[in-house]
Amino acid sequence: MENKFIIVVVVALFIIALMQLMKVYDLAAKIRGEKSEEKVTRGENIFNANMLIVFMLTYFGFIIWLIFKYGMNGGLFDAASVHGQEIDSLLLFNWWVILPVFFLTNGVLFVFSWKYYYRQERKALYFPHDNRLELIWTIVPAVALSAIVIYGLKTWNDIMFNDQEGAKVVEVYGFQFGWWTRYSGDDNVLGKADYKLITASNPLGVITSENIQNSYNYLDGEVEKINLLLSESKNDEGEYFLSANNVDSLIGRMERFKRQKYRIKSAIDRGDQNDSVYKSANDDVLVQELHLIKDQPYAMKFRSKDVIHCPWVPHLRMQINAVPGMETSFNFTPTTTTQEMRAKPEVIEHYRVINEIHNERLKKLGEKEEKVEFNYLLMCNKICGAAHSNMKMDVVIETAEEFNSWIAEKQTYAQKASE
Ligand SMILES: [Cu+2]
Repeated sequence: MENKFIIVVVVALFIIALMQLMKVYDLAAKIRGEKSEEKVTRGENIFNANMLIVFMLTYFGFIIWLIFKYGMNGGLFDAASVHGQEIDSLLLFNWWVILPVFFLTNGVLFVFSWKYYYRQERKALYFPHDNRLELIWTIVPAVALSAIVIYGLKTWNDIMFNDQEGAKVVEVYGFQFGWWTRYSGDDNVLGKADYKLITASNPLGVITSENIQNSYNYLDGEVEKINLLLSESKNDEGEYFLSANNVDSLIGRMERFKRQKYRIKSAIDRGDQNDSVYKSANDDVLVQELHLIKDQPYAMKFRSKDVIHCPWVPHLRMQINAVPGMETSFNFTPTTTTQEMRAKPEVIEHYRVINEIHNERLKKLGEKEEKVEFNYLLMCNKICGAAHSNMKMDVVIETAEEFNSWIAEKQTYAQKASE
């Protein structure tokens, strides 16, 4: 807080000093008898006008270079999902509306400044109002913007409200700092979860009778530990060696553990091992990578443990916030497997360049050569804390057979519990 205040004061003083300096400079110029604004020569005006054209051409050239260098979709490869292709077409449509207007308005801005540079003998034309002009610059933008909005809305509705039949339910769970993926198993239903059950062995707080028992054991264990510590910290007269503060905070901790257990007992525990709430989690599988089947519709669910995260897979054009305390969802269908993506000429070329640069640097460091390959990646796109940049998870898009043999090796909640 104090630091911030000092920074504000320093910036304010710097601005004041700068203003004073400019005043001094102005006064000095006046004393030296230098020419004022009115005495700028025609030659200087023409020079400035020409420089405006030079600026415009550089500016336009840079934009055109950017378009050729990165393409119309910002240097990403073709979208690898159904809705991603829709988003790309929408963006392309926007570009086709925006770019001509951009070149036209900026062109007019600079060309007019160049053409009508100041000439002393010329008088400006008085042109206060024209209905036709007003009509044109109201109707043309209205039509263009309506087209963009209607097309955008249609795409949005297609993407957000398509309850695809046969969609597989998969959950992505963000935490500081990483991801969990939970597959819903054969019943295609994710087992319910509750934050009160979150422990090291149950990071998502999934409700199963096993997990509830584990939570009880954990909480009982903590209470016991504190009890032991307290009883060992007493002398023969029953007085604590610990400071009163220490004792209070230990007792407070113990009370919290007891309350936690009470809450689980009263709100989550159904008492019945065969309750359906427990059962839906039994076939769920928890992993830390995301495997998806090509051409399979997915209903993705997103949750967060702590702060807002933002799962983002740029090649799928998928991005959505994961918000603590609520579930967000997104439907999509991947269309290109990782292997198919790796075989695309533009991807091969892109990774040839990356490998070249990468290995050149490794060589300089005296390290062994490496080969980097294309991989889909799920990243966090919300600055969520110190290790935000570590929030990456591999995404593999594959065939149904490959997926089935992969998931067959993973343990379900029920399998883990019966161990
Ligand atoms: Cu994050």
